Amino acid sequence: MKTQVCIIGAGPAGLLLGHLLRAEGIDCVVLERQTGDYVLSRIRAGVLETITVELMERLGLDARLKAEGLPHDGFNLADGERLIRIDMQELTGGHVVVYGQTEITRDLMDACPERGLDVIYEAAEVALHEVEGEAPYVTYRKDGREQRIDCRFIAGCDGFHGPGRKAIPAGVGKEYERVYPFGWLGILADVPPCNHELIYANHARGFALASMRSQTRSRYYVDVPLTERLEDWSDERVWDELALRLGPDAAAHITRGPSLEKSIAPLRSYVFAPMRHGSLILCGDSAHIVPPTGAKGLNLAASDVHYAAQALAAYFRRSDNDAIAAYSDKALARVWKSERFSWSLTKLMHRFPEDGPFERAMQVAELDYIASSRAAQTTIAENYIGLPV
Ligand code: RFL
Ligand code: PHB
Repeated sequence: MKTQVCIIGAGPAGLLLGHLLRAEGIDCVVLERQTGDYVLSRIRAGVLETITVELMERLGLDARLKAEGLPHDGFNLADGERLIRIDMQELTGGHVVVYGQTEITRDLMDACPERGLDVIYEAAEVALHEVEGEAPYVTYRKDGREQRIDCRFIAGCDGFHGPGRKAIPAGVGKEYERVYPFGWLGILADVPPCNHELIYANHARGFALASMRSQTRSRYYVDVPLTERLEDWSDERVWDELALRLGPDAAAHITRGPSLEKSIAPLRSYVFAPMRHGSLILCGDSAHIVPPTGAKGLNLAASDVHYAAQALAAYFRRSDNDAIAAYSDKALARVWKSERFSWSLTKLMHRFPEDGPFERAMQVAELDYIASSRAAQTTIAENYIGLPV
């Protein structure tokens, strides 16, 4: 088979890129290792920045997002006694939309047939070849047969563990990494949220986040040491811990219910640079990971894909190589700012095991400052709604 762009991975990055390229009349094929149902079963991000909403609008795939997404004008930082409200609307004129990654993925998947976007699920042993030249190709196994796709570009949208980034020869790129000493234990339940806005809490017992997917579906997290085993966390234990960490006001409004999903996700900050090598372009988690504290992972995938689609359109329309050459620097400039924000909010809102009284005093001082300074709140708000693309 021959196509213009072979996209590896049918997560949000791969599907969004595929739709954006199809909208430009560019031929592409998406290869996904898992089944569509498996991709939809992964419970991940829940907060959309303006860029992600705009891309769905531009594609005309925002009907359900408009109808079911919950616009949030503010969110809260809790530190034991007080709740510091960050009023994004008042401070920046912007807002975020609460709409699950699962729903975005479903909307993108459902639109594939009508938009002529081919997605090949259960593609095994995907391998990239000749990425340094102008005629790369991808091989994979499907229904027991070896297949080959020749293309002009390969887009590695295959997440942190995929083969995309690994196809770049050793020594070409540089990795920047910080691994955190805890993970987030998440619980999803069909119960009304305890608050109409998100609450990020820094409590002596650890971090907690009260989030939601809808008026009737809640998503909560607590941080746990990486040594914790999920089997040791019954639903009751998670609800008890949330009530303690979120504080008495929120606890009074928590409705408990059986978990629909429960998992522990490790926290990591990671950047691979450059995000392009030869004919291979990396987008989303394949090039970078943020800790979930700033709700940036999915949104960064969206901004990468926006830049990549622009560059590929310029190439196929006008044989403009400059846009392709500029992609990595353009994407990384935004990636680093989101990395900084996610890292700083993680440092502010978690109790690190290695921290002593000095580090704790710094957290208290920073939270005091944020509580009293419109400038500090504006900085947080403009980062949370998403920096301009
Ligand atoms: P994805 O979503 O990981 O999609 C990559 C796709 O590539 C496929 N793939 C392959 N396909 C073919 N051949 C191979 N060899 C392949 N290897 C992998 C995978 O099956 C998959 O379908 O990356 P993408 O598209 O870049 O999207 C990024 C977002 O998914 C990610 O940034 C966020 O979900 C991060 N994240 C969270 N972000 C938030 O903002 N808030 C959250 O609460 C949140 N929770 C999470 C998360 C990421 C998690 N991961 C990656 C472990 C929870 C988890 C568990
Ligand atoms: C979520 O709802 O899953 C969520 C919300 C905000 C975050 C991380 C996760 O910062």
